[in-house]
Amino acid sequence: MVELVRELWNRIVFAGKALGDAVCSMVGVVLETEREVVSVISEVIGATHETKTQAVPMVFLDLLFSVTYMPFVAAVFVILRFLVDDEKTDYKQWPRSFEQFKHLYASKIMYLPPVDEKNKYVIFSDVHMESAIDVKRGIGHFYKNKSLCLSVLKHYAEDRAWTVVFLGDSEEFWCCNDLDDERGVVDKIEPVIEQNRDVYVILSDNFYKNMNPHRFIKIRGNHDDVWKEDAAVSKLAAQGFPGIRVYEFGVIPRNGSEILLMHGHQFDPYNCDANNFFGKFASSLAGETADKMYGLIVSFFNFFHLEVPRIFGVVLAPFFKKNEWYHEQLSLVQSPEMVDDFVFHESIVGILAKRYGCSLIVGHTHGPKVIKKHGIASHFYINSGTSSCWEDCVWTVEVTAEDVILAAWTSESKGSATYQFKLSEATVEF
Ligand SMILES: [Mn+2]
Repeated sequence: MVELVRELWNRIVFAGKALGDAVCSMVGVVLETEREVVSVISEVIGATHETKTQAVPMVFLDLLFSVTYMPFVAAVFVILRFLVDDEKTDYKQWPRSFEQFKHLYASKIMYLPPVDEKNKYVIFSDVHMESAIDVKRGIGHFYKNKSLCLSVLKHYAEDRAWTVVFLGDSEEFWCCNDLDDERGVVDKIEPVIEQNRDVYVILSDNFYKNMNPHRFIKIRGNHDDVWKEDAAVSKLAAQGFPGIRVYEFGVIPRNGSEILLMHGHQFDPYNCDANNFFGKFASSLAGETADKMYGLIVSFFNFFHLEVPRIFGVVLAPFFKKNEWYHEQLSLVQSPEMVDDFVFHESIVGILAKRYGCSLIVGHTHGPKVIKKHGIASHFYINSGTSSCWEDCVWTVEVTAEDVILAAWTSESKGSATYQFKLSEATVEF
């Protein structure tokens, strides 16, 4: 019976993907043609920029939604929504005190040496390294930032005091041809490593192999939840990381208090381990197709010099073009707020930091921010952002005894980050 349901589910997913792919190609052809037509007409009638920006995009958006597979995806979304049990979100199961938490999850926590001049930590999250096939299918993002990320890693490799922490969603395993078959996901490990060999080589050579203690720490998220499996971890171990362990939490002692590290899906009812069938559906079926369409939509709107509407950004992680993040997203980093939406309960992160008397560094949302705890300036919540979803921008969090700094690296960075948001200068409190 279970086998039958599983088989049926796989078939639905395959059918949905095939349909989505077909629609994408169709929309692509239509948009390309439209682009040509509009540009020819504009030339002929000598239209100004203003006159050609009217109406056309909205008509296309309407068309896009009415004729595509959205109704089908929406129906499955609704059905799956009813199966999501909010009460199973990780944070709802956690004990009242940090001590009890540490006791309960002892085997999942990596305790790191205290911060001092010989031990500094740099956190990267949501790198979403993809396979060559993903790039070909148009759903990869990290490859566009990879050379920048390599130069950032090289920068930290120059000082042996840095330990690199990859805080989850380091690889993209949810966009996979067979999301219900763990063997299929494990089979994606080598292609992902192959496509990003240069990244793993730096991590292994400069931060892991021959380092005692190791200076590369891996914490898993939701898109890389395959690292829960020993078979998966041994595949990673064989690629330059002998004896590696992948953790769910990290603890860094700093100046007399502690920083708790975790990816953040633990605060997300739709992507937490217990309900991740929903997240897997959203990423693998709706997300994949939306990703491809998103590229088309962005180019379409860019062509008309219009602001890109955030349709998919509500539920799916968008790839921000540089001019887009520079004008919109960066101001959200400059004036951060705790934001609760249906996929991430950020205010709970603050409540937990207060209840547990610690600081938290979390990723998952791709929205970097620094917010300090009211009353205790050395305690904080920092979101570590992403290395893959902002064009020409790699976010890191530097934890040293002097300060904690959220840093944005871009191709303009020469030896130091282009933007720095320091805990010592933070004004917003939770
Ligand atoms: Mn995540």
